[in-house]
Amino acid sequence: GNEIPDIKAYIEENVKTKEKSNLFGVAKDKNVIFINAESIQSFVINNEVNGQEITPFLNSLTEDEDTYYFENFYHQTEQGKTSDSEFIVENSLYPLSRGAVFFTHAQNEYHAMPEILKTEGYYSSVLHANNKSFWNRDQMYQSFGIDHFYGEEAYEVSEENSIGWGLKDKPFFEQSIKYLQSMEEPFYTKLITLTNHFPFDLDETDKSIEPYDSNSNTLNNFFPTVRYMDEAIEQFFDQLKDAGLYEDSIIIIMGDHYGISANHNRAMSMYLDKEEITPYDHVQLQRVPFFIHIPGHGQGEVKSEVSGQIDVKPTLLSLLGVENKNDLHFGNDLFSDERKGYIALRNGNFISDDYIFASDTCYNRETGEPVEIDQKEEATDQNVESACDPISKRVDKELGYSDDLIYGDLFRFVEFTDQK
Ligand code: GP9
Ligand code: MN
Repeated sequence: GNEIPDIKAYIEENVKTKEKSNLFGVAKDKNVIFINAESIQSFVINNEVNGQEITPFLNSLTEDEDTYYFENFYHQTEQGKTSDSEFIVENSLYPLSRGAVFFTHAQNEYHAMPEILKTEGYYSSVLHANNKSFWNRDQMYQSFGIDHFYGEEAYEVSEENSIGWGLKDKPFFEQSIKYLQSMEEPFYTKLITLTNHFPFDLDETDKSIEPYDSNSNTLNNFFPTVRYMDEAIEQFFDQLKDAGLYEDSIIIIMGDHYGISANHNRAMSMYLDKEEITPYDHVQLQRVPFFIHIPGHGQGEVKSEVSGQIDVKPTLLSLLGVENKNDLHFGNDLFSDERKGYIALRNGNFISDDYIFASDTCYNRETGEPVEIDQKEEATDQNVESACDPISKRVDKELGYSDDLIYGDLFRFVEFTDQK
């Protein structure tokens, strides 16, 4: 545990915000209903395919007065895909650069959100119609302090109501309502969708929009399954209202990771009407939707700040009025004015207010043009740094510290006393 003082000092100095945000405690004691939306990327929001809206419901949320929509929110996952997104959200730590931390470090001690919320009287659960050992969830959820996992066996799954990976999203949400109704309040619950998963299979009867037409069937079929998920989420909102669960809850919707990999860049460039997908474009395609819906709030807006999955834990805890002062984490409360100002991707690339660093190139975030090194500086200093270097150094340091915490199982040595 020798590294802990250094890590603590770094986080105090560089990560933590000193002031509470204006929204601290606005959702105190509300239920949290967190929708982990499979493979959705931000490029579909407020966009069209074949002249048709792709996500009419989510689009309407971007303009909803009770909803904050973060349009520059990045997924930060690696090989652990969905499980990495869960790991980042619950801990505000980075996933590992290889393998899935859900498999390699499930026995660690963590200071995860479900555990923190338990001290505030919350019951926590995850609902997902898949096998509990997939991604080793049964083990890792215990380490996170999750009270119950409603897996495949909690659902009625038949040939008619399944496709691809299993139970379709509409029956999944429908069947989940009774479990939510039976939970002790306040609860923190996560629902993980499945239909919008590669290879994006969908029954004809569930197709409300036509596929795209390109050389990539993956991209082509992505659009109708995204629309199906959009409809499933819309129905779920109505079901929550009918069940009397809506008013006392806040609803979070987050994309877990990309659905369309760089293997489909040719089709993607055609869809986006670009000559090619540059490393800059590739990073911009790692944006996933993030919505915070607070019924009755009335102050929702579209937020443009650079943000990411690492910020979810501090943001949610702040909304719920939980101080969590001693935590070791790498994200910020997105409603605070003093933020780090950059989002690190696991491979060391980053997005800052001014720059995007990708493929060893420093891009201007606004224009997408590579940033030229200042000529004057170059003349006086042969080792002139690129404009991205100062943040690059912090990113590398941070990723290393996060790795130290995981590899050393360092949360064993940290005491969290001032929870309240
Ligand atoms: C599996 C589901 C999908 O349970 O979460 O996992 P993914 O392949 O997206 O990581
Ligand atoms: Mn996933």
